[in-house]
Amino acid sequence: MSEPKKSEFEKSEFHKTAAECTMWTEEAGRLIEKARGQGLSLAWDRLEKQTPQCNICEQGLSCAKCVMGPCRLIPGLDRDKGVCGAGADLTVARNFGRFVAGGSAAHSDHGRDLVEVLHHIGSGGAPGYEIRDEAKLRRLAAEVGLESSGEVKAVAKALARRLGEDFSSFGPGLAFLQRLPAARKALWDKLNITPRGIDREPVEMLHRTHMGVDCDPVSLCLQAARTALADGWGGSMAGTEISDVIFGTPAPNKSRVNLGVIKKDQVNILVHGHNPLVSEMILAAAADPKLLQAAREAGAAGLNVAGLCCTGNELLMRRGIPIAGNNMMTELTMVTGAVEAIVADYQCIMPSLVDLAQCFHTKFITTSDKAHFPGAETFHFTPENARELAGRVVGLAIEAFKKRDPARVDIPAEPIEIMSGFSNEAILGALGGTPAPLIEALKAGTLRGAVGIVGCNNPKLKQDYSHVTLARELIKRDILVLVTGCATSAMGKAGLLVPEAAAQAGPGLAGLCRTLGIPPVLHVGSCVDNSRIIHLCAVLANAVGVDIDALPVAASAPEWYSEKAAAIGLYAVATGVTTHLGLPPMILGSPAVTDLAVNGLKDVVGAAFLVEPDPIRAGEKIDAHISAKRQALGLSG
Ligand code: MSK
Repeated sequence: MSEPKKSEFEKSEFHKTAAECTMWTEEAGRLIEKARGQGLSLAWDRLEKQTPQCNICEQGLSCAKCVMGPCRLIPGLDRDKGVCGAGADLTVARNFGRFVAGGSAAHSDHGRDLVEVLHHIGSGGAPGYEIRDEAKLRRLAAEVGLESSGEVKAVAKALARRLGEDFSSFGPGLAFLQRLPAARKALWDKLNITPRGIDREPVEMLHRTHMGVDCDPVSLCLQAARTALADGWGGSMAGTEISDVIFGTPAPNKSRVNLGVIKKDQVNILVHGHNPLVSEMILAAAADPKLLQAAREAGAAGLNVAGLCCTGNELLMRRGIPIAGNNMMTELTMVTGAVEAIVADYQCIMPSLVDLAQCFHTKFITTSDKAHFPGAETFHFTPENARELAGRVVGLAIEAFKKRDPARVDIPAEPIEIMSGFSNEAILGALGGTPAPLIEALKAGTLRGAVGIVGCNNPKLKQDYSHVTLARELIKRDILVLVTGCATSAMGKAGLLVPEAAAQAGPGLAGLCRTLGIPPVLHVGSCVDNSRIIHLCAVLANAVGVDIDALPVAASAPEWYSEKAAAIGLYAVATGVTTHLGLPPMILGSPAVTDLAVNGLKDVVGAAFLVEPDPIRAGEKIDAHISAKRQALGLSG
């Protein structure tokens, strides 16, 4: 294995500490200044205090998995092994495997919650929830081999049971794996990385990385891939598909983004986290005439529900509900002084929100028995009580409005128009129900390829810059961008989520966008909805008659931070989609693991990671990758 090229990972001007350059957007900057003026501490300030961060941890060379340690490895010196004897390669592989297991577990547990609610609906025990897309329910049931024409609740229950089996080790195999091209499935079987159970793989990952179990870094990395695949083709895919069944499959809609969607004269309720089970109920409660009347009696013009993070993406996709911002904007929404409640479910919710809420009239409300935040207002939602609790939560927000201090209100931006709702059904529907027109466009070179830009904001990077710059670099080269998760807000604020953005695209993509009336950057959902992208890749590969790694496609997480993003990146690569990362994972302490990630995996699964902090250079490299794939398919350009 060759040494990774160090220059690829060096810090660039886009990867600096907060002290070195302006790291935020203009509207964020105004609120950061305001917060600092009031003595409040935000993520950027806390990062500053943590800087310089531990170089050994950053390389994945620290281990705290047993109490013979903690150990910090310094290769080349006489501290190149932990107390148990693990060297750098094993320590890095163990740490990375656990990192991926965390992300896979988070997505998959989210998916399980949807499957359980579907079962409750089928059993008649979930008042307030219903089947909004019965056709999709029946289609999915037929797809996984179930009787699909019976009574709707019976079909719902049967589908929930079938997908529930995917979480165990004793089911018939993950239901959605039959979507894969045969060649990809055969490759996974040969490599022994076909996921056997959604819960089983992260559990086995934790087992293997216990001291004294799997000591082969390559074997651990392959298990990490199997763990990630259990997420992408299992837990996340179930989460996406069942969310569509319960809440409706997204269709193109118009909405708005940024802090300007918070309304000065209304009770503002921001829903935060990932799972639509709570936020859909809050939305329904906010339409209750009695609660609206209560809001008016409190002096507000109405009740305004807006989204944050991926819960925001879920509501945006299906209901066109405006989104106030992504993970790095959540603290700042409170600093506007105009937010009555942040209602959170789970994942990507900063613990700092509890303390910040104490400094404003804002109620910070948690709703999941899995996500306790001491100091928050707590309402544990279940399928049985969700409708009733949602009304109480909205009532609490109305009470908070009475305590709002108008002198502290500062909403520093006007909302920006966006278009959302591009589910696979919507994309293929716009093309006449088949992928054929997309394939024709790819063959003709009108569309040279497609890239999924996904993931978070990270305070180590200049806010939104890499997302937006990379998207512009790609669309000008006639490469369609699909966006999910927190990257969405960045794209929206930059004006890339409207059909008019076709003016920034190359001639082929611009023509396609104008014909279909769509933007060159399509919003396809939340972070579990990356499963839509790999599913679409499988649809295209099957239609062309090739494996997924032959397609002129790529993925990118330019500003990622979370374990879930690592799981997404790894399942994309193991599916055959080369994936760019704007920041390296904590693996650089092992040349062997690093080389496997950026080179070796190409020979194993036909795709690898590409680490490049500079989004302009990343655009060039992704473009070269797409050209090479097109050439291999006998296509020009
Ligand atoms: S919320 S995982 S910050 S995309 Fe899905 Fe955003 Fe990343 Fe969390």
